Amino acid sequence: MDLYVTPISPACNAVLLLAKALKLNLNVKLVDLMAGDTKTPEFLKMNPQHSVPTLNDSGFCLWESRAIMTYLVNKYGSRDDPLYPKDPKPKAVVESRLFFDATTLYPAFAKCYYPVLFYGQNKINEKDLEDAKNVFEIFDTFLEHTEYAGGDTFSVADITLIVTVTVFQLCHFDVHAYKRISLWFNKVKEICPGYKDILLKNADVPPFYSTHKQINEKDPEDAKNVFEIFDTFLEHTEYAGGDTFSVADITLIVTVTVFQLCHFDVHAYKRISLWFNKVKEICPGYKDILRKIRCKMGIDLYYVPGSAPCRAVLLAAKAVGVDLNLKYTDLMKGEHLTPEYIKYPVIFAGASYDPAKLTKCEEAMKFFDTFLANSEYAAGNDLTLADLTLAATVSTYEVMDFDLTPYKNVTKWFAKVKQNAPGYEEVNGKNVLIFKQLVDSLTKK
Ligand SMILES: N[C@@H](CCC(=O)N[C@@H](CS)C(=O)NCC(=O)O)C(=O)O
Repeated sequence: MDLYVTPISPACNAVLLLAKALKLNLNVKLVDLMAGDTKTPEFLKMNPQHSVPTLNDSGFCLWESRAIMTYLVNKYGSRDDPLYPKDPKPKAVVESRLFFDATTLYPAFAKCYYPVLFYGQNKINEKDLEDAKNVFEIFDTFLEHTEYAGGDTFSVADITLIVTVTVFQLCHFDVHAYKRISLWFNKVKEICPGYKDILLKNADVPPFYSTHKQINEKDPEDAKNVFEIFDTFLEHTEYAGGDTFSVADITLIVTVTVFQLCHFDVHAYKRISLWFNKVKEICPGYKDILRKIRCKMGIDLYYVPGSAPCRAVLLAAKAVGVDLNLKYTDLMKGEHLTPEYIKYPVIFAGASYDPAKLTKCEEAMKFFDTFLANSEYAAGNDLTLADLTLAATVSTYEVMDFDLTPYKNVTKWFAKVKQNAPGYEEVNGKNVLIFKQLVDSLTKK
């Protein structure tokens, strides 16, 4: 089994650590990114996204470090390997931490340090550093009730997270300022097989992160290149994740729809276009199925009536017929900040108004207006979840006195959604005014 890696890459090191934990003998193949080793026709055939790590298990090629890690445990781990539990709930917690690393913690690292490491900036942006600190605060709370990142035992979540925390530390971020992270870090460093002989050996050699060395890299790939890559995924399979419709199609169609909403020509990619049209046909049944299933168990929604994302969820729940157990959360009393509640960063207070951002709002509304020129609703000629979430946002613009009249298509669309979205007035119309009152009371202070 071949694993293509670049030693300094955090993603590669995470897979190497996992292989060590599983006592797997991988045929490690070093590649030089700067020399274009991942852009050769042979490599692109294995992985059109030309990234490392890439695994080739007897012709089965896989990339994305966390997907490689879970695959390896599933295939080569013991039957009930705690590295990646089989039981749905503990498994979901481990996955939630894997996604936390992939979508929140590592991106916070990239935002903070990539400009200095790769793009010649000589100073870390203070705001990005603050954001990274907030993410560490959140991670710290995860460790309040469990010894390890994904539960009570050492798992793949600890491996991927310790690699990220290590690169933060190499860049002089004070990871020990967070009490529980500090304890966890010291413990996991001791028990994670290969931490010293793989990670510490590879992570910063030659000194790279710790010296903020400048590298002249090409600009990051733009969205079109990413679409080209996605298009090649569909060369040999009908669906995004293989020959059958899967969660991969669901998550990808949501992203592709948002691209389309922003006027990106998703149909310029032959295979994506075919896939998109096909999956759109399959997905409408989803709504009906949800209706039939109707959750027997109560679903709690902690919410604030005035908040746009909360209203979007309320509208969506009405539309698919799901009953929610509403739990009003008083932000002013700090109910969202109590130790038993806090799960998400709620950045609500203290923001100062930036008039320059108004231009961005106008641009966004113009995009939306252009998009609506060719369709009745946001994602075609039927009312969809996209309209519900957009209506929650547009109504927030409206109560903030943003002038919608120049956007003729938006105005027309908005009137239609107000009329046709189930429960619009009850769950959004009334509640957006509460948001308005809240803003008024705060700005009067
Ligand atoms: N999310 C990916 C990240 C992979 C990644 O960005 N790899 C970098 C090295 S750290 C790479 O291969 N860059 C070269 C390229 O994308 O062309 C993973 O976890 O595997």
